[in-house]
Amino acid sequence: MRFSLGCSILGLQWLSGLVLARSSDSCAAPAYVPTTAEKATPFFVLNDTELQDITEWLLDPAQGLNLTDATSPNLTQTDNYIWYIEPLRPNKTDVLAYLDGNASSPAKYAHVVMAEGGKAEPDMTDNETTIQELAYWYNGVHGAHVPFNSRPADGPRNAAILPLIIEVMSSIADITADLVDMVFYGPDDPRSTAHLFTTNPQSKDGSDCLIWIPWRRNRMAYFDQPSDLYTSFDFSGSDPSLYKLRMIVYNLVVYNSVEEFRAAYESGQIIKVPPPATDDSFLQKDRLGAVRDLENRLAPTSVELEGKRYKIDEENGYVEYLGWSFYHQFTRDMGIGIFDIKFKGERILYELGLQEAAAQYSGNNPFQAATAYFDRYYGIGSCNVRLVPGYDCPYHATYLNSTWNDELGVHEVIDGICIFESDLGHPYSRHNEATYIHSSKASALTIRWIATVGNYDYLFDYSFWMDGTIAVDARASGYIQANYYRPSDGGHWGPRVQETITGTLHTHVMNVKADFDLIDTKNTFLKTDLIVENITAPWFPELGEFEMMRLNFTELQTEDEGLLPVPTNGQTMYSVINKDQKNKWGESRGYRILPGISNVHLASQNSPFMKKSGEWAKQAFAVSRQHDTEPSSSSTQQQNLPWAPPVEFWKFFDGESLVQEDLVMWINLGMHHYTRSEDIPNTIMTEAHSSIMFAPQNWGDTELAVDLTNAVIYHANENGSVVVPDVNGVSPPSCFPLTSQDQLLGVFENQNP
Ligand SMILES: *[C@@H]1O[C@H](CO)[C@@H](O)[C@H](O)[C@H]1NC(C)=O
Ligand SMILES: *[C@@H]1O[C@H](CO)[C@@H](O)[C@H](O)[C@H]1NC(C)=O
Ligand SMILES: *[C@@H]1O[C@H](CO)[C@@H](O)[C@H](O)[C@H]1NC(C)=O
Ligand SMILES: *[C@@H]1O[C@H](CO)[C@@H](O)[C@H](O)[C@H]1NC(C)=O
Ligand SMILES: *[C@@H]1O[C@H](CO)[C@@H](O)[C@H](O)[C@H]1NC(C)=O
Ligand SMILES: *[C@@H]1O[C@H](CO)[C@@H](O)[C@H](O)[C@H]1NC(C)=O
Ligand SMILES: *[C@@H]1O[C@H](CO)[C@@H](O)[C@H](O)[C@H]1NC(C)=O
Ligand SMILES: *[C@@H]1O[C@H](CO)[C@@H](O)[C@H](O)[C@H]1NC(C)=O
Ligand SMILES: *[C@@H]1O[C@H](CO)[C@@H](O)[C@H](O)[C@H]1NC(C)=O
Ligand SMILES: CC(=O)N[C@H]1CO[C@H](CO)[C@@H](O)[C@@H]1O
Ligand SMILES: [Cu+2]
Repeated sequence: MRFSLGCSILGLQWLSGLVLARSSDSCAAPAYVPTTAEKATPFFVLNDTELQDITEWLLDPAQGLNLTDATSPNLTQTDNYIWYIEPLRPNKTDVLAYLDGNASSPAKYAHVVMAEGGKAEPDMTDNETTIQELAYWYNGVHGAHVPFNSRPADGPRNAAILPLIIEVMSSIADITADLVDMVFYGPDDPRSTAHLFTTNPQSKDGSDCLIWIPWRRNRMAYFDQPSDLYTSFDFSGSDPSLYKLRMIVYNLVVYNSVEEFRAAYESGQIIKVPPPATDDSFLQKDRLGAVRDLENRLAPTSVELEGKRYKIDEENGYVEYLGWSFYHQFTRDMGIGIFDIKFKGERILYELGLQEAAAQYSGNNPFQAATAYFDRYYGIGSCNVRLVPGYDCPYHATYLNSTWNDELGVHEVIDGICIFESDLGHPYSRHNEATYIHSSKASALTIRWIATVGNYDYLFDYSFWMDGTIAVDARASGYIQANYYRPSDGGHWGPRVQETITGTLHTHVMNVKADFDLIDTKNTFLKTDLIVENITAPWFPELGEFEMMRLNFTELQTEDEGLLPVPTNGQTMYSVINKDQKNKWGESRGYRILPGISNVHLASQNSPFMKKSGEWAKQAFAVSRQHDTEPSSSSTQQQNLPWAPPVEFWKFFDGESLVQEDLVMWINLGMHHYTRSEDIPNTIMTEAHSSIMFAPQNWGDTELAVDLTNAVIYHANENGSVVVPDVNGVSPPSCFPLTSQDQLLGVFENQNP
């Protein structure tokens, strides 16, 4: 692969009129440098053979599971069947014994989730391959069991609930055609113009299953084509003969039956509001308007003139970059997880990765008000999409396939992950002294993936900076879930953004697990408060008492203190330190946690839709003791059990000591989405952005990038002649033309002219 810079030479010439090094050469293709992880990854994906073996073994009547083959066309919700099989992530204890000691790779287990509709009290169960109940992951009241009413709306479940929806909607098709300009006779009926969508959560504690359906046009981006019609059904239990319609709501008036709705309609009592606009061209992204001056030129891009500075072991999902190394694993639920993150050979984090992404909506109608999505349930990882080169990721990024286990197979998205190094666009450090100038380059390696979960697109970046900093960034785009526009709402749930829709106020919260292991597993969480006190000082007798600030240190003693806010005015620095590991100056080596952009949590602490299921989303940060029995802040089946979730996050905080223990931080990224007309057609990633950063805090004896050669120094010479910069032997290759303004010579002489 070769690339030519011919076009940029022309561009520079036109802009500056000066091209010093005009070269027709193209830069030689960077050599790819492979690597091999010292230890094979313990974070595996099950292959087809293994999945088949496990399935056959479970289906064997000898196991006594009475399973029906999940691929059977006759599968119903009252059968027992396998819902999905995925690798069971090995316990940290076993992985560390393998990575750090002489233990062999942890034994491989599969996590099997079964639908048990064929039992007297049907539920869903998580069991291990030796058929052990996976109870140690779940601290909720139902343990590893999910009540029938909270089960996912999979094929057999949909087949059971659909007939009643079709029956009701067909019986009022003449009315819906008139009121909302759409009809529904079933998802596959060619006459249907409405889209079927059942909202979540569908249950509170598993005792019933009550769902809401918003009726929207079945066209492009139906999320943004809502009507003002909603229906609700009671689908409790496994006997479809007991299912019933609960309500029809139109123009915010409740009708308790089809008969009541029809009677109101036929007697002219229903006040009609406009159906959704039929022109949905506003949902397209095709270019509009005059081209801005010079914007017909290609946007700037980064180049790697001397080749990649990172190495990848694809088979082991292992990466090395300027002193960093880590493994990564992709899962259906959470996408990329990063493990065993080391900098210059020392472990910083055992695990870093997304746990859950929720979105809580609001509104003056039953659909928006009842919506609280837990995207892990849909599978954030399974919504991974192929990245668009040069747009989703910079040119020359390295693409990896994402591979994970889902329902009954091995799924692979080609080029679902990208890795690239970028110039951070500012010096790492710089200074001008009278006799000395220095400046150094800053760069970072980013591993990125994108998930399109229904209407929304989430972009996740994990970045490793050359100075020991780690950054996590989440961005959002895609379609907002719009609300039907009602002038009387007064904009209280969002502004009008098109003819018949408003944006809907909602909050995104994404939980990130950061299992710090600073050198080893004995770590302490330190709060450094910047406090202000009235003091007196003998050298200021004229002042009497006056205000002065200082630092005050508090170690979190126990988990009871583990739920933490974003510090007001930045007057607290959070850090994780290892008190047994001092730097040269006697300070405990640590990493600080820098709150970034928008570390929001849920505004409502008591919403019924996220009561206990969303405990992880109710504070900015949390610190708990690591336990193999507390691997995650949420779970796949959290969605439909807001009052009795499989994982009750706050139960992790049970008074255990946090001093020189194995600590885990649970960090929230998110956005209160104050919608705006600029969300149409799609939400903008420049602003829909949240971040967190971990930076060395007395980790070294000095800054950690003193060893980098991508830095320039000018030492004054005695005779005042031209000072030749020292670039440590690193400069752009001759194939890369520089302009006169890129010249390093003369910079020293021209300071303070
Ligand atoms: C699947 O993995 C097993 C090891 O667990 C290996 O023996 C087998 O060859 C693999 N099968 C395929 C199709 O890769
Ligand atoms: C499915 O049901 C049909 C009709 O009841 C039956 O003929 C067919 O054999 C069944 N198929 C399987 C795989 O059980
Ligand atoms: C086995 O499952 C079927 C449903 O698939 C159910 O009808 C039957 O009662 C179950 N048998 C036993 C012994 O539980
Ligand atoms: C993980 O650790 C828990 C708690 O010690 C234990 O019950 C479980 O069996 C372990 N799992 C595996 C796969 O070893
Ligand atoms: C691993 O094995 C080597 C050689 O047998 C031994 O010297 C070392 O102490 C062992 N390390 C651990 C952590 O057990
Ligand atoms: C990704 O998958 C494609 C298609 O199977 C394959 O050609 C390519 O080599 C894979 N890429 C990597 C990095 O494994
Ligand atoms: C310092 O004293 C002044 C005067 O009493 C008071 O107004 C102020 O709040 C005090 N500041 C602090 C930090 O206590
Ligand atoms: C300073 O820190 C100590 C020890 O944690 C604590 O007891 C004290 O209340 C703190 N003082 C202030 C003013 O925050
Ligand atoms: C002093 O200037 C001369 C030329 O003007 C140069 O050759 C020489 O290297 C300079 N001395 C130093 C220490 O840079
Ligand atoms: C469906 C199923 O096999 N459930 C089993 C899961 O494991 C527990 C404990 O071994 C058994 O009691 C269940 O029967
Ligand atoms: Cu949003």
